[in-house]
Amino acid sequence: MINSHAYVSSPAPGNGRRQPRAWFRSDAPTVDLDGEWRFRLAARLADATDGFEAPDFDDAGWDLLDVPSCWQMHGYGAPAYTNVVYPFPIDPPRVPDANPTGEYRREFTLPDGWPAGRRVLRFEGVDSCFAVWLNGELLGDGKGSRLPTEFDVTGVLRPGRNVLALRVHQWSAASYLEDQDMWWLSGIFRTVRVLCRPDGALDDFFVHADYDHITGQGTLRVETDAPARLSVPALGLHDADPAGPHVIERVTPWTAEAPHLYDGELVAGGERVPVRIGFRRVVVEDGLLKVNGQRLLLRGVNRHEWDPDHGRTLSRETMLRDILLMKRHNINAVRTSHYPPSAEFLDLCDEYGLWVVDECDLETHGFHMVGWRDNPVDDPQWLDACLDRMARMVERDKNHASVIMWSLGNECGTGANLAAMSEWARTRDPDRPIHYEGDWNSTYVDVYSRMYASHAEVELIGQGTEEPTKDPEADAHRRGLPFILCEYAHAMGNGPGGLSEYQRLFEEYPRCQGGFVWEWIDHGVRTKTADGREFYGYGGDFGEVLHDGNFVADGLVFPDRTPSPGLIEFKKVIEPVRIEVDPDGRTVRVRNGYDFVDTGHLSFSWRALDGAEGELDVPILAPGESVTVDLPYTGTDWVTVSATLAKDEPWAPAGHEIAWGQAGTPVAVTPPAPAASATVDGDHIVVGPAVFERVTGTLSRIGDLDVEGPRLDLWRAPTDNDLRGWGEGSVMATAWREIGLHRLEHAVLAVEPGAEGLTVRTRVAPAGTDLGILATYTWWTAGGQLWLRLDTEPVGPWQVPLPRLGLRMSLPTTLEPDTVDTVTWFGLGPGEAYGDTTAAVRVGTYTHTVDELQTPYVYPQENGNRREVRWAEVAGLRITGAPHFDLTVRPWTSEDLAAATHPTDLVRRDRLYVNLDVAQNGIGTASCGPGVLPQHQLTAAPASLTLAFEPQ
Ligand code: IPT
Repeated sequence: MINSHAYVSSPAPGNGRRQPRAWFRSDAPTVDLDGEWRFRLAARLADATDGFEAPDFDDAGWDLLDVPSCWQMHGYGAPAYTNVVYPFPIDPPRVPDANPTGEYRREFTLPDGWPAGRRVLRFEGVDSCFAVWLNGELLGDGKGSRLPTEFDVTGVLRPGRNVLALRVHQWSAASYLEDQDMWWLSGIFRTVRVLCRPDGALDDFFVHADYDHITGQGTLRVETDAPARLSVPALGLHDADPAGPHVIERVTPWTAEAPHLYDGELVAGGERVPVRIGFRRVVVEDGLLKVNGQRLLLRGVNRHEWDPDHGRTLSRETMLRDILLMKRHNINAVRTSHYPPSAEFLDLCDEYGLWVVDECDLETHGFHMVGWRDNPVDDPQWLDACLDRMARMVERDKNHASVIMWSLGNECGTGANLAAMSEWARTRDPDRPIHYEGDWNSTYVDVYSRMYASHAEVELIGQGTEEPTKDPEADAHRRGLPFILCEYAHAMGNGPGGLSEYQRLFEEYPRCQGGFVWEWIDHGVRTKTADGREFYGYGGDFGEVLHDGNFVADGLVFPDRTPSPGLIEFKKVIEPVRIEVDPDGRTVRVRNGYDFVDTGHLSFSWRALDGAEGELDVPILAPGESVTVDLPYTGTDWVTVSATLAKDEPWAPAGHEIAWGQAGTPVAVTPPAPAASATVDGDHIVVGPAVFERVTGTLSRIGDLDVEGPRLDLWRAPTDNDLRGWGEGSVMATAWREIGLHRLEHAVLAVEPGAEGLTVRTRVAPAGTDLGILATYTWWTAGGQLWLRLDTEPVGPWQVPLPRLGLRMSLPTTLEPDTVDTVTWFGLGPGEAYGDTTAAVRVGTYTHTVDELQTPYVYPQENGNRREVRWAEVAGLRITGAPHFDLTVRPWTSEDLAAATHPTDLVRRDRLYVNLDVAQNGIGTASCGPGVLPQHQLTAAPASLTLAFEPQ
């Protein structure tokens, strides 16, 4: 007889659980239950194993599975991805009969000699719902996947052998509350422990460490639920009454920039509990979010927990890697989208310094699909579940200095239960503001939060002139609130574009206090093709009937945590020190944009492209201060000034670059006058080193090089941001395909050899439209070089920006065994850049292999553009711009790139495909948010491009 499973479909948060409390470690003994467990997966709840919880049940035939883990990442069932839509019928609180159910068993030994006291079984995270038995006795059940659950096992736990059994269900009523944009994954995915709670020990404590920025005073008060003593040697507290309040005349406050923690210890019931105390005060005051009296500028990211091999089970090393990467890229804030992370992550945020918006494990977004009918956050039968989730987050995380705001959850629409959660949290913890985005009335929150608002709207909000809400009272409240973008700049694929323009608004309008880029990491699942080549899977790669494709790959780092060009751009855009070198390289203006620290931890140096370099004496600047200093460079080349770490920091070594500025004067290239006429030789026309076809006027050789093209190209493999859009007509790729920009026809109007060279007039247009581009190629030769001027002129009423405007050609590759094609260029680099993603590139001479020039987006798309290239050497050809061009070099075509759905679809051809562009359209973030800003759109207009080609 199977035990009752009523709990699975009940909105109730659980049965038999202990009260939520702070998470802490101590010197009391524990048994760590991570490791191999016996495991069996039943496809349906009805197929669960009768009597599996019995201590003597024979599980020898069962598999072994690591705990913690997500079972789909280990070949049981499969990962499935949906963003908003529920992958089951919406019939709350019921769930499908096909409810994969994992049965877990683990035998363990309780060591002798545990002190007298209570015994607690603690789960840090089980997705999505479970029942648990110890030694055959039902302890209870729980929900709330990314929240801790504890059971009192005193009296059930035995000396010696114990048997723990869990039944974990993939779907439960709680699934309706956990509709976050991520893979549906199940199992015991965080640590499991048995804890000894010695008699008289603390169960819970609450550290209040307030900082008065005017007096420098710290006030420490620790609420404990049992008599205890507190020692914090650096504060002069020894064996003190935790309740205090202890007023300390001068403390060093905690900030994300200077995360000073005081190490202390609580002692109760013979147990020692280490505490790390950060003094700070978070307030919303004068319409601003302030810490320690100072307005914050949040340079944040949304972080999901993700590992390409282990799903949402992260090792401490992986968490630390995230933190180090963030700190090294100038990120100062994390929103824990959309659930509390592993508690260890918050320990690391305290230690290394990040502002954290801790978000509750709550999202009911899929109800949006049915007009929000029966939305749990507005239905009294779910009130307990909502409050339970909020309490479990706040209680677990309340002692973290890094946590500066509580977030009620994400994308739940509006509802009374949200207001109740807010009220509960405010009562329990009056010292942290409340965040929630989904209710634009903002009545029960302390910050006005939005996602993906356009630059124009953010500007209005900054000015306080945004659209009023319906209710005047709510409107008045909201207008007094600071503004944050809890999500912006959707980092899907190539992009995000437009970061600099957002940052300008954050720096200009005090009310606009920054935000959190969506999102930190691509949730790609490491997988393999049939022939064993590795790639990152996304929605639909695992046989899901309903899925949201590669929308799950929208992070600043690739699934293996390699920084994407988007992260490099973000680092530059948000740099906390601004360095402006004046154009003639004689002076530098430096501004300290940190909120709290001076620039004493930085060294400044300069380096010119001609090799001259030196240290730069910059006085220490307080936050907000600027200075202009002379640059001791006397040359005329491009010069870069960098601010680097003067000494090792816990998160980066000395020398790590924080900020830079560059200036220089481009050297003018004057194309020479024609030095020879074009000569007709049978079917060919010869212009200096070049041979053209007589009839078509196309170039076929330069010196010994067999070339195809160059000819006009307007097409790019659509980016994720080109492929999606909000609102009619906003999907660029659709508009481009409708016009037919991917199938241009080139009509030759005239081939005119003459005394000054060769002129070829063409009309380039897709079938079915009278839109077109007149493209005239003027070729001439001088000094052994072949020169080309392309003049283009649009014909007809072009309504959409062009993807690109320029030339495409192909060249033979070297393709010798063991050789790689390299490209050397002088221009912006080293990374890719587009009109609205150009902050992070600087002028220099760079050499990359062709492979290195490709950015391996999880979903293949346009990538790898190098901007403002003055000259480049590609496969035996030197190309010079007058003044410059955009350069892309690939071993496959744009069409190959557009057709590929995974990087493994891309197969090298035996030629290199080279685009030499006037420009490309910007990138924008239309995959979720605003498209390309007008100033970065490539509007059809007359344009020209002048280039020289020289075989080498
Ligand atoms: C927004 C979600 O909050 C986030 O979880 C993610 O899905 C993001 O979009 C897109 O990747 S919701 C969107 C409808 C604005």
